[in-house]
Amino acid sequence: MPPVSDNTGPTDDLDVLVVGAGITGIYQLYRALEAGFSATLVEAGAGVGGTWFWNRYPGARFDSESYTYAYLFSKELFDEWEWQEHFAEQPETERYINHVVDRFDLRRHMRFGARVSAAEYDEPTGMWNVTLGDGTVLRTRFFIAATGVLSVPFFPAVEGRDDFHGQSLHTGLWPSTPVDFAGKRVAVIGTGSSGVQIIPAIADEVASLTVYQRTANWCTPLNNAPITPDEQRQLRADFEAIRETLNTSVSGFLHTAHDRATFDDSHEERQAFFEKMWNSPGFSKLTSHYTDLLFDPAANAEWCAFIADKIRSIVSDPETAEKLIPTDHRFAEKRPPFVTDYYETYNKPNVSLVDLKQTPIVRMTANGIETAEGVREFDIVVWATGFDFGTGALARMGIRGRGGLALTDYWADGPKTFLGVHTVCLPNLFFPGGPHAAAGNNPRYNGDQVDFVTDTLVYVRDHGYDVIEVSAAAEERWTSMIDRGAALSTSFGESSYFFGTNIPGKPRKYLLNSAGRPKLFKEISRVRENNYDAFELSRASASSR
Ligand code: NA7
Repeated sequence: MPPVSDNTGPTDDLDVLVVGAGITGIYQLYRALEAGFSATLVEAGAGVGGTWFWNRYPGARFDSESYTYAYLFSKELFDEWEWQEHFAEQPETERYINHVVDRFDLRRHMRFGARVSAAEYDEPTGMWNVTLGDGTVLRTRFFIAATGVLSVPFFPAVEGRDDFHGQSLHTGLWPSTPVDFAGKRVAVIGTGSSGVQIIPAIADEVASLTVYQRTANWCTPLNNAPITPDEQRQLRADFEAIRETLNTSVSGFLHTAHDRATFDDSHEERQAFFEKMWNSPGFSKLTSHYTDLLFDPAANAEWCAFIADKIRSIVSDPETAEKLIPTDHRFAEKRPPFVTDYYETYNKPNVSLVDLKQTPIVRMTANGIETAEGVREFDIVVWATGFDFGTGALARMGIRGRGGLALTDYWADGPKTFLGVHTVCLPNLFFPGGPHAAAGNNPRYNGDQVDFVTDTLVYVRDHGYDVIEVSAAAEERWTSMIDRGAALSTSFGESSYFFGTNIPGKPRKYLLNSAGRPKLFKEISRVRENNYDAFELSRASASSR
């Protein structure tokens, strides 16, 4: 294990400034220090974890297997951390991330409660001046925004939202002190991955739970379980093979791909296979499914019909069951949530479902929520209404590049990137884990990007340059590849954060990379083989080196 360098921080003149102490930012800090750069990380929150710091609502947990989501750069770390469950709950993940930060002595390079309010590129020196909320300005050569795709919570503009006198909570801004749900009348608005996790987690505790659903999702069981001592031993014994698979597989999971298409099997064989999928863990329902699931609408419809029947068999009230069956999108066109006892929750006498397509929210009142049906009163309203995905955090940092160009202006019609890490006019700025990324198991894809960014910075330094900027042609090639991939599929529902259409007024642009990891790997190899000629490398006119 190479020790990280002893560059002490924080300092006001840096090689590398990382923003965000989530999974990606922490790894980026580690890699930058390991490569010998002076580095500091600033984080708006009071602690480490990013998504796993802010999303601490009851029931928040992984739906990637814990040991596939975790860091792989250290065998010692892998060996010494025993995940308790195949899909860890938020507190365990937050403990793990804190352990990593202390284990590798990274905390002294971090500043908490430090939100970036402006970041301006200084052309003569090739440095970034980054202003924090308290007015401190940090000067850095390389500016790395690991600010995440799901870090800006979205509150819909419901009339009278601030008039509500009870407790109003967003899943993505959950308080650090426990919320007392006991005996309370609770509303949950939103049935995405967060909503469907919190709903079963609090149902037994509350007096009443009313779920406000605008669009139903294709939810399937997570099938979580504790990790047995035998499994723990096996995981350790298999570390190198696991790492190899996770570092090279298409989606960054360990699941084995299936070798048959839907209609290769008879109806009976298909039903048996669907049953097997229903009982399989997490994302294997995508990665180990029939090979044509995502490509043949008829194949996808078969699987959706199977799930619909499951919903009807679990939910005893037929009207509620029908409301819970999606009608506007196919399986995996939106991010499929994985659940524990979600549909079962609707059989509890204190739980009810409001279909907002039939009875939209009119306004919030001081005591509750008014829909076309009338007012229901609540003590607590939980907004599980999602995030300004992909570009939200980058757009809020006041970033200005070459010639004072604002990133928000350059991206007014949607993001343009190279490899989802860099964009024209912002020399020396990178954003691993940003838009045009996040395909599959996030930490794996984002980790690939961090490795690429770090290797690129080392290349720049070791070749005597101090300014790097992607060429317009390379950015155009990558961005049009993203747009072409998105155009292949037609039905994504009315509102999808994949396209930013969950945020009113946001341009409809695909924010992920449908070509996934293989395309990322291919482009990274191409950059290396061509000696980074996708980039323009130079020395700043007022360079101090
Ligand atoms: P999501 O998946 O974006 O879900 C947000 C939910 O909130 C979804 O059901 C939305 O319905 C609903 N929503 C949004 N705006 C409104 C309004 N105005 N009225 C009613 N309901 C609304 O966010 P999550 O936090 O659940 O999950 C985000 C990611 O976190 C997830 O993919 C995982 O990676 C972890 P809609 O579907 O738009 O009709």
